[in-house]
Amino acid sequence: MSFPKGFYWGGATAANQCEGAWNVDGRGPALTDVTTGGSVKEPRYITYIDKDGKPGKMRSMGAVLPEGAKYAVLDDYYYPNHDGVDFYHRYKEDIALFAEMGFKMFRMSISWSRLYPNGDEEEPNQKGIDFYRSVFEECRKYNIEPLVTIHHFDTPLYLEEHYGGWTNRKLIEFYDRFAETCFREYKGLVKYWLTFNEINNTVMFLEMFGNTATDEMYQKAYQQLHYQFVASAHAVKKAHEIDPNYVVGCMICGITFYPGTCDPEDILLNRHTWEKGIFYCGDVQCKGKYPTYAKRLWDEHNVHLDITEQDLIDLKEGKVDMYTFSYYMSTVVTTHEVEEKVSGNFSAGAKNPYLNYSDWGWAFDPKGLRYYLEMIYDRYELPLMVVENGLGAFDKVEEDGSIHDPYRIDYLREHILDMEKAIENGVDLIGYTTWGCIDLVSAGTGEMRKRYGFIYVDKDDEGKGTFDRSRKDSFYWYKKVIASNGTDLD
Ligand code: BGP
Repeated sequence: MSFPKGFYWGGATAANQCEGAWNVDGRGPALTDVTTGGSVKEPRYITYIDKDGKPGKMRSMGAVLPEGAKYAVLDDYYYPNHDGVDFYHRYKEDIALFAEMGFKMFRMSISWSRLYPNGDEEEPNQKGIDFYRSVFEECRKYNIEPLVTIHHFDTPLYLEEHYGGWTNRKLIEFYDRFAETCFREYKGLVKYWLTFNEINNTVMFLEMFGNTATDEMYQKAYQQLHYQFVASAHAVKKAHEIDPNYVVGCMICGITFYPGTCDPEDILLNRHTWEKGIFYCGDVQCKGKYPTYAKRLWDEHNVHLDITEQDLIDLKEGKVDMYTFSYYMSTVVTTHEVEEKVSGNFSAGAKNPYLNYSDWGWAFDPKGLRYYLEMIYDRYELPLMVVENGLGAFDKVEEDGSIHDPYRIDYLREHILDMEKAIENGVDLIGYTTWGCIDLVSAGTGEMRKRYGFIYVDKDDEGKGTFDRSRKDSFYWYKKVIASNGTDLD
């Protein structure tokens, strides 16, 4: 049996994608609340009112708010994160369902603006504090270990508008306060923490969307990352001070990159893509210092960073205890002309003829997960967790209410088999939380119909539905997987 005793089987969510109740009990808005619904063809937009009072919208990635404009919720648009899947009101029912599957771990995030509505207040919002306490207590009732992401794509809108978001060093101070509040309030209820979800997206996504990103965009992205690295290091230090048993991890968007050909140019480009996209963040957070190739990366885009001596000390003292990552797909990197490109949300590059692709253009590649696990473990020798993995797919509800999702079972089974091989190869993998264990709003497209869950939620892309929960076939399958500690995968 390869999966170690006590392996953390479970599922993962994020506050902004499942809680809903966006303006309830004192919660302030986050950027995700002014982000519209989209699809694989139509991007999500961020909406605003310009300086002349006219409504406007801009693409949600990489865009900058026009001079004098203010973020706004507009009547003509639908904002799927506003009601999410109503986890805020239904968490007891949901956690009971997770317990029924035998979850050992539940990954979730804390909405920053539920605790600090604007983000820069001195004191937190008590109702927010109480809500998460109650969620953690509910998990504990069933011996489910919470795995808590402190920041998952939802900086308070006020901080974006009044401070310019993460390009401002001030954000470190506000994040420090928010993180410390979490560590103090939930001591004894939570043990595992993640500082920033998919921290590497900021730079990696600029790269993935072709050569359109300007040096100015890179300057901004690398600077944001630096402030987040420092904030993350502060959080690690503070967590250990408050409770030496706390385990704090980084969280990287894990993509396996392959060279398109054996042309040495491709091999080198592929290595550099790993460095820029994946290793850069992991190295700083796990090794506590910038890697040697960082200077080359900055020079490529004429980037000059605000880094103080104290920052460098903090990075060294705030190394993470574990490395966690999401894994959905691999991608191909080449200097050559390619015949067929992948087009999907959050995916790019040449098409890999050896792989199949999902309806959203994501490559199905379980071996890529094994490759990633083995490579990363060798690099850092820290405990690893796969904290997101899964298949976003269309599901059909049958007349009798059942939902047959063999495609999801196949996807997960194959990834579990490759995780097992990595463990046999010596990798210290301690947990696996599948993404969207209950259907939720897609981060990339804002859709509901891109479903990941073992649990179906009756809500559509216009926000209509009863929000009732029901068990898919994969629910019963995963229950068996957990009960057998990964040995019964049929
Ligand atoms: C990751 C995010 C998640 C999640 C997942 C699936 O990037 O950490 O929040 O949503 O991807 O992506 P999508 O929702 O676009 O299918």
